[in-house]
Amino acid sequence: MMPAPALDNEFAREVRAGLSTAGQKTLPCRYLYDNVGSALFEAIACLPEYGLTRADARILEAHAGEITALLPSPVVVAELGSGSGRKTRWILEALSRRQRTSYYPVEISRSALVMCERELGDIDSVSIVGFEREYLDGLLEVAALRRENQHIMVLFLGSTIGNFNREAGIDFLSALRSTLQPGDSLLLGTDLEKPAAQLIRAYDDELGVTAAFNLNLLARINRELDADFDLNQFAHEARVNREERRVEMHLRSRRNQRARIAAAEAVIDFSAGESIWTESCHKFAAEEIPFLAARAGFRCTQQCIDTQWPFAENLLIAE
Ligand code: AVI
Repeated sequence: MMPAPALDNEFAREVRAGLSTAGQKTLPCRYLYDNVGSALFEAIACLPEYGLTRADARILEAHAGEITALLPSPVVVAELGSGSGRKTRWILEALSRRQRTSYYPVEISRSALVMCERELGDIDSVSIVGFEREYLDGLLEVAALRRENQHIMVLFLGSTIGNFNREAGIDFLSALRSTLQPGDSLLLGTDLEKPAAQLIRAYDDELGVTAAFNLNLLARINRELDADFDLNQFAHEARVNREERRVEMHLRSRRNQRARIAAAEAVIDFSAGESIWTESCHKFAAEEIPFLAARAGFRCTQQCIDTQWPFAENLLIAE
């Protein structure tokens, strides 16, 4: 067989690689978040079935004062994947009561950054400089701006860590740790384990918003890579994998079909029932977080847990 031609477009390259493997087809979940995907995720966060974002916000509202009181002054805040930034208000308001605060949201989605600047721009004593970057690249830039006496507080909320495979999550936290200095902090949101039926409702909601969020990945490939996926011929599926303690999102082909992706110079065949695995959402036990933190070079000093929707906010200090 002729080798596939080289592609300069990273998105095209990753799409072709994920869809041309012999076994399970996959697509990287970070491509779910173009402007449409980011807006759909904001809608998911409002769904009654998806309590994760509200739990995260409730903890921050109730405990921001206590969490920020544990931090040394002065501190600058860098948020990885800020989204709209709505729940970050509690942290910034608590900090701004004691110091002028620089806030650096790091986002791959430009529209999310714009939303975030609009949402938080009115807080007195907080200045916002957004970075449209991958997480670690953005954090490196923030670290380069640090003045000698400043500490960095990194926010990684919303259980985005759960979208990494478990080992890759530790590698990511270790890489994050290596951009920090001892005494810097990481506020890490982690969604906790819950019954399978509740998870299925959360990731396959009645209104079909999560289905649209997932299918938008194929729509995005059609828009940006000149492809011809027939969205009606793929079905959204949320599967609970108990052993791996995660929900998996798939797009299942409803029939035998072929898709052409011009910009990836690829033709992909699907058989009926075959799926593309688009995202994993790992769930955690509260007690495992201090051990995960230690493997990445952090000490877990505080854990706040929401009782309505099991979710933990963990304050980790770089050792
Ligand atoms: C962003 N992330 C934490 C969400 C989650 O729950 O894993 C993404 C999501 N996918 C479907 N619904 C929400």
